Amino acid sequence: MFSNKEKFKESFCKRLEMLYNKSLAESTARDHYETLGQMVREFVSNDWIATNERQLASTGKQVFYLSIEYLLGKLLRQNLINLGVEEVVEEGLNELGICLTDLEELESDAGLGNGGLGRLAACFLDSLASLNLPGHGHGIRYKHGLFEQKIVDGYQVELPEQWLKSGNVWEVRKADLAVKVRFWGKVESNMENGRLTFHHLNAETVTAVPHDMPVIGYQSTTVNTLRLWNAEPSQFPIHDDILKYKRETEMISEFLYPDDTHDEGKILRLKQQYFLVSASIQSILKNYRKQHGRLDDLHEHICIHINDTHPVLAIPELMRILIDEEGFDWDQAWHITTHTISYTNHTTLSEALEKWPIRIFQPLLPRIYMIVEEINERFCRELWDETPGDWDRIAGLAIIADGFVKMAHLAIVGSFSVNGVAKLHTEILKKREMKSFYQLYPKKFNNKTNGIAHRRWLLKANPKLASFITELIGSSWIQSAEELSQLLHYQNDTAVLEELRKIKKENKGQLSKIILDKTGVAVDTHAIFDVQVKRLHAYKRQLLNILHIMHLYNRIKEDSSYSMVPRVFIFGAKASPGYYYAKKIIKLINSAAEIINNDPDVGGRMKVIFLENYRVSLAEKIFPAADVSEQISTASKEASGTGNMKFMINGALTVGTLDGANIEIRELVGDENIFTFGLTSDEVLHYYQHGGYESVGYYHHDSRIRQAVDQLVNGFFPGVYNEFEPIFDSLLGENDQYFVLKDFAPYADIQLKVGETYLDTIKWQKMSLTNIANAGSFSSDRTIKEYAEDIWRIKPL
Ligand code: 26Q
Repeated sequence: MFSNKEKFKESFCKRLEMLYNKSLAESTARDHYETLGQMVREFVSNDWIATNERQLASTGKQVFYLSIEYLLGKLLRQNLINLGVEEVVEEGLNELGICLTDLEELESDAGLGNGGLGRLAACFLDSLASLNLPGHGHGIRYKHGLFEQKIVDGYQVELPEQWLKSGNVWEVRKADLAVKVRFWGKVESNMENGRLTFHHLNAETVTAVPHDMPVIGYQSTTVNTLRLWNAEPSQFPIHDDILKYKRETEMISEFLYPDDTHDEGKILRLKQQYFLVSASIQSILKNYRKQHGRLDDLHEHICIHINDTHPVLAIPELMRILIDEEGFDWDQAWHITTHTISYTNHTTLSEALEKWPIRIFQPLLPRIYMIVEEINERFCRELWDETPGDWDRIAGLAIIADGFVKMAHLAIVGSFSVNGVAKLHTEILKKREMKSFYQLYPKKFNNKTNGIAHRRWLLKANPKLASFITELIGSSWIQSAEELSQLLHYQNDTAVLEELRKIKKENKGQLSKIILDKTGVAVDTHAIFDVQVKRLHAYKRQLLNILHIMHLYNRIKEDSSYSMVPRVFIFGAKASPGYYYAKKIIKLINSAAEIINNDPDVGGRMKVIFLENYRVSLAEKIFPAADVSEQISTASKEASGTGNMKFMINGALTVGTLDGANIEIRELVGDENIFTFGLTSDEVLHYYQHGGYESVGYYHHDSRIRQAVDQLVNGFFPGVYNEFEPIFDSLLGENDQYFVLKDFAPYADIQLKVGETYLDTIKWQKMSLTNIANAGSFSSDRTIKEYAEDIWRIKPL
């Protein structure tokens, strides 16, 4: 049905009639979207079934990726691209008077994630399928993804996200594959045939119903599965208050929790985690038993990967099933489990390491808690045998301590591989944050630098640049991103550099239309588009950016002839609803924008734009239009970053600290093709350990800092009395924990250098080309190959 335009048009119209009983003329864009979606589904169904059968028949190893988040974005065009039918469809629709881009607009972003971690999971799925690897995702089918952000009067307002409002063509509900997950109740143990057995009594049962989504590889016949679990009441609830039970059950897959490290552990969040884990492990084991008829060799054929600690209960859940339901003894079960589970850590921020109070954990998951206790006791006994009497060491490493279950400790003890997400991050884990565990299990620790799905972030997001690259070096880069390095041959080809400039300018033109439409502000595409888009967090230092912007404004006000290269500063960021400080920063950016954008003295020199509701589909329009990529976290705090890679592959130049994967960007492009500044991670960690930083000194000795910081509280912002006092206090009262003032001067200096460099168009374009050409190794294809070879030991099917 997609083999040529004519066939496509015919099938499309036929299907439209069948589904809606409407002629083309009577039908709506939504009808068209649905029709096309159904056609794609039917088209992939053969390959999907065949992939499943191939994998069932194969004795090769498979991986299951467990993640509480998948930030997929829109799927229609990516699926068409991967199937190799984008052109046929786009042109065929055109001839029918239908615009594919309009249909895409109707699709909701699947926003089942907060940011980096969830988007990484989505990029990994694309690479797994495109590399023909047997790898499937398991997640939760949240009814509401991450909240929708509105900016009202400069403040963030959150609305519930409604991605399922008009259905989801990409999912297949599999009611027959539902499994049951049990909460609460109590555990009774009996001696049966000389063996201690455990029974979970009076449990509340929830039914987990899988909704499968196809994951289509790029020009491959592999169609893997993303299985999202929906929580539903069990058929015959033994419950006195049926309505309450129904409500509480459905709540489990109702909302995605916004990333809130300040939030106290909420019981529903733990319920979600166990729900995901229990349903996934049951489903994996059911299939395994069907395929192999035994479970004792599980670890030889499958790997279960946990994306951060959120699914760490996979460890005790696997133990539970092997022991309680399959009759293995502890040591056998432990051997299988610890050879099956692998774990990725995404943060070193100690406040972000998950821990759950026993008083919440134990009653909700009584049997799982018993198993975690047993794991902990055996682990502590081992430690004691190694270093008898060293209580401090044991207390520091224990899985249960001070009334909490420490999820990262459980993950490290119960898995065979622990990886960080960038070189620096992994080193910090080994040398500092998890030093004692590294000493205990040096072989478990390894690095897997993150990557991005370059077929989404370059091929799909930036079709103009993608076509031009293909014109220059052929299309092999689409499957082998390292081929982008061929672009280096054009470093001195001024026609090529000029064409790159033109493409960037056109992309900026498209973004400027969106900016005008959404904010009413007209921006000049000759200006530098300087972009910081990411979640709002103190450590990511959006504050450094906006204080510097305020300083530039102050320069202009003090000297009306101040000459600077015009800049459009663009922000996009969601703050977790309970993160008070982050919300203050959003208000600050918007308040500064209000003043700067409306001051005639500024003229065309600068504009400040806050784009609301930053999400995958908006990101796809922003990265291709960026000249400058702001990656300015306090060194040591950003585990990797992946936005930095998306900017790079679209030809933006990085202004960044030596943090996360920025360091690896610099290694690739060389110091002369990146703008780095600020404290190193060693310096930051040294200050934390030994003191010696006093922010007040920087405030007093740098008049630029003093002026901007004073403006937070001196009435500079009209009508927001006291609004920014908490920011002022964080900088001076609390000694500026993120070194914003310390890094201010080097940041301002490097930004001057950025402006100068931009004036030299050829030089800038050459730097930009060098960045694109070196971005191939940040394809998630490279990352996934490393996971496949070093950790999972899986091979293409
Ligand atoms: C915690 C408690 C309660 C509710 C939610 C959460 C929660 C949810 C999501 C905590 C953290 C997250 C997400 C973390 C995340 O995205 N980390 C980022 O992971 C990227 C991929 O590895 C890295 O590039 C980033 O550096 C890292 O910050």
